[in-house]
This record gives sequence, structure tokens and C-alpha cells, in this order.
Amino acid sequence: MPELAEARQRLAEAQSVAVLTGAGISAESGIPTFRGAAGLWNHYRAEDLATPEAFARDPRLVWEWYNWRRETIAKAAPNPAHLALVKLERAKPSFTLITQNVDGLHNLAGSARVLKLHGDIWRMHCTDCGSNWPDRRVPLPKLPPHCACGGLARPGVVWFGEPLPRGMMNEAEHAVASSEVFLVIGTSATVYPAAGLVPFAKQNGAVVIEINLEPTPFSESVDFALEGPAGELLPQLL
Ligand code: BV8
Ligand code: ZN
Repeated sequence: MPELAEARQRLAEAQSVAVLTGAGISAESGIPTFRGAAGLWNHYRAEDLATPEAFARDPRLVWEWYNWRRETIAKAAPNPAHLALVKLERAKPSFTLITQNVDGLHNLAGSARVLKLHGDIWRMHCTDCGSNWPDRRVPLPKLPPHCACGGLARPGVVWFGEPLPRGMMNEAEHAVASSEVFLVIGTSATVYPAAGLVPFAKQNGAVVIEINLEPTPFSESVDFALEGPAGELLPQLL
């Protein structure tokens, strides 16, 4: 039986499913990935700008990058891969969607419960008073933006070297540990602790199905490594 058919069978039989998504699931919505050929912002790498050090050194530069990403994301619509996950959530007694993406497209597509491991580009945090709030203005009127208290605002995302939101990994690990099938979609599986969920799923006896355009460090160890665009493969998997 061809790989896709067998993977579809295992997914159909599963009562509890967990999913980890990365930038690749939003690529067909027109949002550049971090490590794709285009790169996220030609002359800058995410590792150089998505850090507290870069923000401390030049908050305006970091905000120019986020402002540009917010404008790109605001024009993007969920694609068939996002919509397939909404259908899957409604079809399974137990379903948890874990995403590394900050673009909010899973919620826009209709996913009810989304664990945002790396935060949300549409939220702001004040570096002074600590309050945080939603802000969908595109483009932002003034860079860098400030809080009502006058403090400097930062994007509500997790940067490299920063801890994930408290309890988030516990919740994600609990969902993965109790899942029969774990889908890993559109991630290079290079950023931790998120990527650690893949071997964690294997250790906990889940059937792991990977969907990616190219091999990842885990392609050899997953049960099914389906190569192709998520927007095409995911609907075929349901
Ligand atoms: C932490 C939010 C500890 C911001 C992001 C050395 C020095 C310093 C740190 C480290 C180090 N070594 C390891 C670390 C830890 C570090 C890390 O893992 N670094 C990596 C680079 C080695 N991790 C951290 O720092 C994390 N925090 O460890 O804290 C701690 C604990 C307590 C107290 C203090 C500290 C925080 C990591 C979160 C960073 N934030 N984003 C923002 O978005 O602006 S990371 C960013 O890249 C994304 O969020 C995403 O998570 C991550 C990976 O990207 P992907 O989603 O996988 O996308 P990518 O472009 O890489 O790949 C796309 C894939 O899709 C490709 O495989 C492609 O083939 C595929 N694809 C493309 N198109 C399609 C497709 N697939 C299917 N269909 C398509 N159409
Ligand atoms: Zn404030």
C-alpha cells in the first residue's frame, strides 16, 4: 500500500491526534519561511533580528522588520492546509494543534484551540509596565511603538534565548504523549524546545507523519515522511 494511503489509514483510525506546524504551512499563503531560499528579509536572518540583544541595540530596526512582516501577514489568507486542520480538529475526539508560527492563520482559519509556542505577532508587550494587548494596525503609525504608559513596546513573540510562555511546553508534551498520531507539518525541526516534540512523540509510541517539501533531521526516524506541499498533501491525508 503506498505511503500516503497507509498514513491516511492510520490517521483515520486515530482517536487522539496532535499536530506541530512551522512556517512551511503558511508558505502557500504567501508568507516567506525563515530558512527558505527567499529568506525572511533578504539581508537579515531571523536569528539576527529575533533576539533581545538586537532589540536592545536597535529597537527601530527590529520593529521595521516586524512591521514589514505584519503587512505581509495581513494580506495572507489561510490555505487548504490550515483549513484541513480545522476539519481534523472537528473530526477527532482529542485534538491539539501546536504551532511555532506567530502569524495567527490557524485561528483565522477557524482552529479553536491553538498552542502558540512562540507567541503572536498581533500582540504587544510593554517593556516597562509589562502589560500586553492586541494591536492589528498595519502599518504601525510610529516605529518603535510605545505603551500608553510611555514605555517601549515589543512584539508579543518569543525571541531566541527567551523562555517559552510558562506551562506551554508541558501542555504540548502532555498532548503529544497522549496522541496516537503526531503530524509534523512545514517545519525544519531545527529550533528547540519545539523540535524536541518530534523525538518525544516517537518515544511515547505515537505514529509520526511528517509533511515537508524537503527532508528534515527527523525524516529518517518518522513513520511516514511525505514529501510535497502541505496545501496539497494535507487535504489528501484526510
Ligand atoms: C529557549 C518567533 C531557553 C519570533 C522564533 C545557541 C545559542 C542560543 C540559543 C540556542 C543555541 N542552541 C540552541 C538554542 C536554543 C534556541 C534554538 O533552538 N536555536 C536554534 C537556531 C539552534 N531556542 C531558543 O532560544 C528558544 N528558547 O531555548 O529558551 C531558556 C529557558 C529558560 C530561560 C531562558 C532561556 C526560543 C526559540 C523561539 C525563537 N522564536 N520565532 C518570530 O517569529 O519573529 S523561531 C522561528 O524559527 C519560528 O518561530 C520557528 O519556530 C523557527 C523554525 O522555523 P520553521 O517554522 O521550522 O520554519 P523554517 O523556515 O525553518 O522551515 C520551514 C520548513 O517548511 C522547511 O523545512 C521547508 O522545507 C518547509 N516548507 C516550505 N514550504 C512548504 C514546506 N512544507 C510543506 N509545504 C510547503 N508549502
Ligand atoms: Zn507600559
